[in-house]
Amino acid sequence: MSTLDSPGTPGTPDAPLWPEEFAERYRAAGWWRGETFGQMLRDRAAAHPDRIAVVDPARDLRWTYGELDLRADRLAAGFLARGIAKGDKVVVQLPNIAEFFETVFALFRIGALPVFALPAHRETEIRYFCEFTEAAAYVVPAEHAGFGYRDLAAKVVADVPTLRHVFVADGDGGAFEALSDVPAEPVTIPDPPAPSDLAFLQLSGGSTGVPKLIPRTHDDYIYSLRGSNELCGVDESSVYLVALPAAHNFPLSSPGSLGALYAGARVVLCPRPGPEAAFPIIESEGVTLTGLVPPLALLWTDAAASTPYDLSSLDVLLVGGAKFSEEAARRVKPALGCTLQQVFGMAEGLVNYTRLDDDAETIVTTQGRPISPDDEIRVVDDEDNDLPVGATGHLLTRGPYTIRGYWKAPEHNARSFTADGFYRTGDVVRLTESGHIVVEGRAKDQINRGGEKIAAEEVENHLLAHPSVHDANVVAEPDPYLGERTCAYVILREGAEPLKAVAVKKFVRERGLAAYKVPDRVEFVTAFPQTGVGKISKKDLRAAATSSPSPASPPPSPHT
Ligand code: OOB
Repeated sequence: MSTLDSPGTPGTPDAPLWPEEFAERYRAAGWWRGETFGQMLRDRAAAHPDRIAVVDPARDLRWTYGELDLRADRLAAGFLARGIAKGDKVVVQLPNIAEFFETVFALFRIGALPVFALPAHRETEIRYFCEFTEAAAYVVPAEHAGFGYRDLAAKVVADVPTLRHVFVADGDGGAFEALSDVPAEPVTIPDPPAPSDLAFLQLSGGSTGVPKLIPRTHDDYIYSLRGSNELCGVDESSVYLVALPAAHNFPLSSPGSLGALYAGARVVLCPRPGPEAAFPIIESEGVTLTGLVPPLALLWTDAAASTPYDLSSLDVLLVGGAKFSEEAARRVKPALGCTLQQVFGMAEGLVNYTRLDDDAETIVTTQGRPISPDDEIRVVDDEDNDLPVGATGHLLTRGPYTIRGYWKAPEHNARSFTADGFYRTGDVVRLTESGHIVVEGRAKDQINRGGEKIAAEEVENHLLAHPSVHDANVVAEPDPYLGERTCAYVILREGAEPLKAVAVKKFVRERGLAAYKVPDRVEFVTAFPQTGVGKISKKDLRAAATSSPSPASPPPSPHT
């Protein structure tokens, strides 16, 4: 039995937290300062009520800190009046709109936990999040990227008895309640959360059949914001552009929108991450920093050469979520005129940044160093033996903002964490003499499709649900634009009618899965390669996918 599921484990039965000796150490070191998100916004609003906090240019909204604070108070009162209380889970599936912040700060204040879904998620994922967390409410946009979320909500509500409320954040509620009808006169919050309480549940990219949920506390997450702000040069004069989906850990906290709000800076929301939407906003709002996944960073560097927009306000471009190639990294500064900052992070915690004053070679060839002096990094072999500096191995980590276990997943936790609490990241890395990390690969069964993570097992399970499919394996194949994309190898049942690849893709899509999880390529085979001990060799499948790339197809889009 691991120490994580032993009776003495700190935290709630659902969420293992840090043992007291670690918590004490992190407090004594000044990493955990006893702050909460609710109070943080209150303090900033008190200090500078008239400063702009959130700009939603697509909808012509500009909220000051004072306004955001009041909106969060009023919405919190309305949520409480509807019976949403401390500890309740609320699935928040909002695109980059101002109401995202009003909603999450209202929930933070009452101690209800946002469960961060992405706009790309569909029925299967949302139903799972709602069921697994026994969510009390679900917050959706009316429409985003041509998709109507009220219909999605209607399907989910019908299946999940705990779901008492659906709120439509940016329009007419239809069969549900419009979020704009919820706010009420502010009330005293009966039992506000403590800094050591959970603040929200974040999604893991994962490598298992269903995504794991990541419990983050106010104390630990706020420390990662403060640390990030320091390393990314964020202060009250900064303007952070949320180009990636707002709920993802990277644009939320590295240093992200919440880092910017912590600093009293300005958050600007970009409705879509491409240069056509982002460049005019950079010019008009004087954006100073933003974060992108590598395929978007490539698009931006290409587009910058001929843009009529003035991008000179941009000081720092953070790139992470997937490996940024050295060649692409070299192009950032000449093309965009800003400093590149590589970021290698994970929703489970650990975030590494190249430093703004690192030499140019370090910036383009490494994925940075941890935020905290108390981030413990181990690089180990397959038997967990520590390797010498420079050797390539598995990255394990433990520290003041890295979780000690997933939410309600004791069996998985016993595998994903060592007995003494190190998280097994599944990343294969090496350390340089200067302590910088170079990401060399991955040991987890996941596809990193331009920063979007796809658990092979999850997609395989959906393929196996097809009546004609006998067996399926999903692997990554190289893609010049996304870095990786998915290739599904499928064995049909004996005697089954032949299937076309498009029919398989359609089947997966119709099972209500986010579009980025639908295999980019489907290959029919009669057998899978095996390892010496008779297990299916994903390594050989990956090699097969790499050596027989599919015919040229239009570039798939990241983060739509
Ligand atoms: C970020 O978070 P997640 O949770 O979506 O994904 C984490 C995984 C890492 O374990 C690693 O496999 C990969 O994404 N990754 C990178 C990378 N940054 C993330 N692989 C290579 N190079 C990089 N620079 O993706 C995330 C969270 C916070 C900040 C930035 C990214």
